[in-house]
Amino acid sequence: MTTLFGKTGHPRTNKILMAAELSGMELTFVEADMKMVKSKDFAAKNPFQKIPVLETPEGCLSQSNAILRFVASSKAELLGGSKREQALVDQFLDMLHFELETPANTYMLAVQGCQPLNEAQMAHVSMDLKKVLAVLDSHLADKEFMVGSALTIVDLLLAQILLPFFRFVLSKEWRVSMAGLTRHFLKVSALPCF
Ligand SMILES: N[C@@H](CCC(=O)N[C@@H](CS)C(=O)NCC(=O)O)C(=O)O
Repeated sequence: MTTLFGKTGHPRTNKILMAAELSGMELTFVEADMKMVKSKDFAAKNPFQKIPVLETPEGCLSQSNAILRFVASSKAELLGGSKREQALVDQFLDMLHFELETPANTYMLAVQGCQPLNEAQMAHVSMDLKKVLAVLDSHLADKEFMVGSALTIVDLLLAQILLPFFRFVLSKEWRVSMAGLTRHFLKVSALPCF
Protein backbone atom coordinates (compact mmCIF):
# COMPACT_ATOMS: atom_id res chain seq x y z
CA MET A 1 0.00 0.00 0.00
CA THR A 2 1.20 3.51 -0.80
CA THR A 3 0.20 6.28 1.58
CA LEU A 4 0.55 10.03 1.24
CA PHE A 5 0.76 12.01 4.48
CA GLY A 6 -0.09 15.65 3.77
CA LYS A 7 -2.39 18.57 4.37
CA THR A 8 -5.66 18.92 2.45
CA GLY A 9 -5.67 21.98 0.21
CA HIS A 10 -1.93 22.66 0.47
CA PRO A 11 -0.20 23.10 -2.92
CA ARG A 12 2.57 20.64 -1.93
CA THR A 13 -0.07 17.99 -1.27
CA ASN A 14 -2.46 18.93 -4.09
CA LYS A 15 0.12 18.69 -6.87
CA ILE A 16 0.90 15.09 -5.78
CA LEU A 17 -2.78 14.09 -5.56
CA MET A 18 -3.36 15.53 -9.04
CA ALA A 19 -0.36 13.66 -10.48
CA ALA A 20 -1.57 10.43 -8.86
CA GLU A 21 -4.99 10.86 -10.45
CA LEU A 22 -3.47 11.57 -13.88
CA SER A 23 -0.94 8.72 -13.72
CA GLY A 24 -3.39 6.22 -12.27
CA MET A 25 -1.28 5.54 -9.17
CA GLU A 26 -3.47 4.40 -6.31
CA LEU A 27 -2.62 5.91 -2.99
CA THR A 28 -4.26 6.35 0.36
CA PHE A 29 -4.30 9.89 1.73
CA VAL A 30 -3.76 10.55 5.43
CA GLU A 31 -4.44 14.03 6.79
CA ALA A 32 -1.37 14.80 8.88
CA ASP A 33 -1.69 17.45 11.59
CA MET A 34 1.38 18.94 13.27
CA LYS A 35 0.88 16.73 16.35
CA MET A 36 1.33 13.68 14.13
CA VAL A 37 4.17 15.25 12.11
CA LYS A 38 6.16 16.15 15.24
CA SER A 39 5.70 12.71 16.84
CA LYS A 40 8.49 10.16 17.32
CA ASP A 41 6.75 7.72 14.97
CA PHE A 42 6.68 10.28 12.18
CA ALA A 43 10.39 11.05 12.63
CA ALA A 44 10.98 7.49 11.44
CA LYS A 45 9.20 8.40 8.19
CA ASN A 46 10.98 11.75 7.74
CA PRO A 47 13.70 12.81 10.22
CA PHE A 48 13.02 16.47 9.33
CA GLN A 49 9.40 15.95 10.48
CA LYS A 50 7.84 17.76 7.55
CA ILE A 51 5.07 16.86 5.14
CA PRO A 52 4.32 15.67 2.56
CA VAL A 53 5.74 12.16 2.99
CA LEU A 54 4.97 9.20 0.76
CA GLU A 55 5.17 5.82 2.45
CA THR A 56 5.69 2.97 -0.03
CA PRO A 57 6.37 -0.74 0.49
CA GLU A 58 10.05 0.04 -0.37
CA GLY A 59 10.31 2.86 2.18
CA CYS A 60 9.46 6.52 2.65
CA LEU A 61 10.04 9.46 0.32
CA SER A 62 10.09 13.11 1.33
CA GLN A 63 10.51 16.43 -0.53
CA SER A 64 7.33 17.16 -2.43
CA ASN A 65 8.93 17.47 -5.88
CA ALA A 66 10.68 14.09 -5.51
CA ILE A 67 7.32 12.58 -4.52
CA LEU A 68 5.66 14.38 -7.43
CA ARG A 69 8.14 12.86 -9.94
CA PHE A 70 7.75 9.40 -8.44
CA VAL A 71 3.96 9.49 -8.46
CA ALA A 72 3.86 10.88 -12.02
CA SER A 73 6.35 8.34 -13.35
CA SER A 74 3.67 5.76 -14.21
CA LYS A 75 2.61 8.16 -16.98
CA ALA A 76 5.94 9.07 -18.62
CA GLU A 77 4.58 12.06 -20.63
CA LEU A 78 4.00 13.91 -17.36
CA LEU A 79 7.79 14.03 -16.94
CA GLY A 80 8.50 15.35 -20.46
CA GLY A 81 8.34 13.74 -23.89
CA SER A 82 12.08 13.71 -24.74
CA LYS A 83 15.40 13.90 -22.90
CA ARG A 84 15.50 17.65 -23.49
CA GLU A 85 11.96 18.07 -22.21
CA GLN A 86 12.81 15.99 -19.14
CA ALA A 87 15.73 18.34 -18.46
CA LEU A 88 13.39 21.32 -18.93
CA VAL A 89 10.96 19.76 -16.44
CA ASP A 90 13.83 19.56 -13.92
CA GLN A 91 14.87 23.12 -14.74
CA PHE A 92 11.38 24.48 -14.09
CA LEU A 93 10.78 22.40 -10.94
CA ASP A 94 13.92 23.92 -9.43
CA MET A 95 13.19 27.37 -10.82
CA LEU A 96 9.63 27.41 -9.45
CA HIS A 97 10.81 26.11 -6.09
CA PHE A 98 13.62 28.63 -5.63
CA GLU A 99 12.35 31.70 -7.50
CA LEU A 100 8.55 31.55 -7.08
CA GLU A 101 7.54 29.35 -4.15
CA THR A 102 9.65 31.20 -1.59
CA PRO A 103 8.40 34.76 -2.27
CA ALA A 104 4.87 33.41 -2.93
CA ASN A 105 4.74 31.72 0.50
CA THR A 106 6.21 34.77 2.25
CA TYR A 107 3.66 37.04 0.53
CA MET A 108 0.64 34.82 1.28
CA LEU A 109 1.63 34.33 4.95
CA ALA A 110 1.86 38.13 5.28
CA VAL A 111 -1.48 38.74 3.53
CA GLN A 112 -3.15 36.15 5.78
CA GLY A 113 -1.64 37.87 8.85
CA CYS A 114 0.27 34.73 9.88
CA GLN A 115 3.72 36.29 9.47
CA PRO A 116 3.27 40.04 8.99
CA LEU A 117 5.90 42.04 7.08
CA ASN A 118 6.72 45.74 7.34
CA GLU A 119 6.17 48.04 4.35
CA ALA A 120 9.73 47.74 3.03
CA GLN A 121 9.73 43.94 3.33
CA MET A 122 6.33 43.74 1.59
CA ALA A 123 7.56 45.99 -1.23
CA HIS A 124 10.65 43.81 -1.61
CA VAL A 125 8.74 40.52 -1.77
CA SER A 126 6.15 42.03 -4.16
CA MET A 127 8.96 43.15 -6.45
CA ASP A 128 10.53 39.65 -6.40
CA LEU A 129 7.16 38.12 -7.23
CA LYS A 130 6.41 40.57 -10.05
CA LYS A 131 9.77 39.82 -11.64
CA VAL A 132 9.32 36.05 -11.69
CA LEU A 133 5.66 36.27 -12.78
CA ALA A 134 6.68 38.52 -15.69
CA VAL A 135 9.30 35.94 -16.78
CA LEU A 136 6.74 33.12 -16.62
CA ASP A 137 4.14 35.19 -18.47
CA SER A 138 6.54 35.93 -21.28
CA HIS A 139 7.55 32.24 -21.44
CA LEU A 140 3.86 31.29 -21.80
CA ALA A 141 2.99 34.06 -24.28
CA ASP A 142 3.07 31.65 -27.24
CA LYS A 143 2.74 28.32 -25.41
CA GLU A 144 -0.07 26.24 -24.00
CA PHE A 145 2.16 24.35 -21.56
CA MET A 146 5.36 25.17 -19.70
CA VAL A 147 7.32 22.37 -21.42
CA GLY A 148 6.67 20.94 -24.90
CA SER A 149 3.18 20.45 -26.25
CA ALA A 150 1.57 18.45 -23.45
CA LEU A 151 0.82 18.74 -19.75
CA THR A 152 3.71 17.95 -17.38
CA ILE A 153 4.17 18.10 -13.64
CA VAL A 154 5.56 21.63 -14.07
CA ASP A 155 2.09 22.82 -15.12
CA LEU A 156 0.56 21.19 -12.03
CA LEU A 157 3.15 22.79 -9.76
CA LEU A 158 2.82 26.27 -11.26
CA ALA A 159 -0.98 26.31 -11.12
CA GLN A 160 -0.98 25.04 -7.53
CA ILE A 161 1.48 27.71 -6.36
CA LEU A 162 -0.60 30.41 -8.07
CA LEU A 163 -4.02 29.16 -6.90
CA PRO A 164 -4.23 31.38 -3.77
CA PHE A 165 -3.09 34.38 -5.85
CA PHE A 166 -5.81 33.88 -8.46
CA ARG A 167 -8.33 33.27 -5.67
CA PHE A 168 -7.52 36.18 -3.40
CA VAL A 169 -4.93 38.61 -4.75
CA LEU A 170 -4.71 39.21 -8.49
CA SER A 171 -6.83 42.05 -9.89
CA LYS A 172 -8.71 41.99 -13.19
CA GLU A 173 -6.19 44.47 -14.64
CA TRP A 174 -3.30 42.23 -13.61
CA ARG A 175 -4.93 39.18 -15.23
CA VAL A 176 -5.37 41.13 -18.47
CA SER A 177 -1.76 42.33 -18.38
CA MET A 178 -0.46 38.78 -17.71
CA ALA A 179 -2.48 37.05 -20.43
CA GLY A 180 -0.14 34.06 -20.88
CA LEU A 181 -0.02 33.19 -17.20
CA THR A 182 -3.77 33.71 -16.79
CA ARG A 183 -4.61 31.53 -19.82
CA HIS A 184 -2.30 28.80 -18.49
CA PHE A 185 -3.82 28.93 -15.00
CA LEU A 186 -7.38 28.77 -16.36
CA LYS A 187 -6.49 25.78 -18.54
CA VAL A 188 -4.81 23.76 -15.78
CA SER A 189 -7.33 24.69 -13.10
CA ALA A 190 -10.15 23.49 -15.40
CA LEU A 191 -8.78 19.92 -15.32
CA PRO A 192 -11.14 17.60 -13.42
CA CYS A 193 -8.26 16.52 -11.15
CA PHE A 194 -7.58 20.12 -10.02
N1 LIG B 1 10.91 21.38 0.62
C1 LIG B 1 9.91 20.63 1.33
C2 LIG B 1 9.20 21.55 2.32
C3 LIG B 1 8.30 20.77 3.25
C4 LIG B 1 7.61 21.68 4.26
O1 LIG B 1 8.15 22.73 4.68
N2 LIG B 1 6.40 21.27 4.67
C5 LIG B 1 5.66 22.02 5.66
C6 LIG B 1 4.15 21.87 5.43
S1 LIG B 1 3.66 22.24 3.81
C7 LIG B 1 5.94 21.43 7.03
O2 LIG B 1 5.90 20.23 7.20
N3 LIG B 1 6.21 22.29 8.00
C8 LIG B 1 6.44 21.86 9.34
C9 LIG B 1 7.67 22.49 9.90
O3 LIG B 1 8.37 23.25 9.18
O4 LIG B 1 7.95 22.25 11.09
C10 LIG B 1 8.94 19.96 0.35
O5 LIG B 1 8.80 20.47 -0.78
O6 LIG B 1 8.34 18.93 0.69
